Amino acid sequence: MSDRAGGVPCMWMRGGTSKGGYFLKDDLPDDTAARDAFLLRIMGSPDPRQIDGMGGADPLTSKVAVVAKSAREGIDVDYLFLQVFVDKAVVTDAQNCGNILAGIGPFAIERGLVAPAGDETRVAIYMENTGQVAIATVQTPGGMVTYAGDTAIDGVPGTHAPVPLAFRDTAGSSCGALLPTGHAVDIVNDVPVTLIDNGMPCVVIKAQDVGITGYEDRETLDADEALKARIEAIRLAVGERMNLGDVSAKSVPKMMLVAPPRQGGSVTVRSFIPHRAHATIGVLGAVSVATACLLDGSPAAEVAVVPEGARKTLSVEHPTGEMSCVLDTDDNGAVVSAALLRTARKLMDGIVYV
Ligand code: NQM
Repeated sequence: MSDRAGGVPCMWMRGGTSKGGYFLKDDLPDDTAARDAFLLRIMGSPDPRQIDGMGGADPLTSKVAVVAKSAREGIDVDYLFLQVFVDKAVVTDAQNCGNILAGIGPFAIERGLVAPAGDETRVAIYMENTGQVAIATVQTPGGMVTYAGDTAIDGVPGTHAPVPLAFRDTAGSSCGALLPTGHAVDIVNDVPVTLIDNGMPCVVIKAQDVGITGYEDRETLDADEALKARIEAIRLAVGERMNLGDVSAKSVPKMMLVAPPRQGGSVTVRSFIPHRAHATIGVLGAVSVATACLLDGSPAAEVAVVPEGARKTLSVEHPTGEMSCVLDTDDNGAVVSAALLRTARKLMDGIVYV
């Protein structure tokens, strides 16, 4: 671990619609307890305002990426995602994050872990949380990372350089199987749900089955204590069934409340991650919900408009726009790969202090 009078090198980046600290693994303590204590301290947790730290008082801006050069064949870097809880002294590696993933390629090139290769550099990333691989394509004109470009993603003002992300074989990333109970529909607390993991463990429920329309904004959802209590009871009840154990101090599964599309897309989603409503939707969360839309008889399939063809672009509508997931399916209709477009931006490169 580096010690510059209590400081550690760190880059602060926006990845997709999330934001957090990006560290080289060698710059953090090896010991997990010491690492987590350090991260809580620099984020300012536990405190709802995170006033004494870098965190933005929101789970979407209290995130950490730990990156190292990979020794794995065909892989450039290893990426461990850590969620630092805002109001609890909890740091968890029990989930992955596809938004923070968008910053990993640029960070790895900037830190010299990956050599730029022409105008675009392909970075193969091993996602340690789930043991799976993502391929990011980073714009590197003249051998330098650029964050400037023409790509807009909903939930982020302005335009930036595109960072396409491609995933293969994400089924069962944390739950061991796409459908850990073997069913497209289970009934939990009298509510039909799909328990699914195509990169992110999710519980997919029709919004109307828990008493909302599915078109509410984030503030309205966050203020709805009765709804939050109802979906938390379902979440706690399914942890074991999803092979996630006791999920009371975990940030998975995510709760996905679905409704018919209203903007010409495929499905509308309001997600809880899991105790706050998401401002947009997570990347792998969107892949998992889009996959649920393809399951005959599931709550998502009942409300979704699914395009024809083996390659399907499902536009997932969220509180501030949409996220398009390109899913490739095999002859049985099973999803074999997914691709999404994100952007990222370097915000600060320096030393963060405990
Ligand atoms: O699902 C938030 C985010 C995420 C996760 C969360 C994500 C993903 O938007 O891959 O990106 O679900 O906690 O950053």
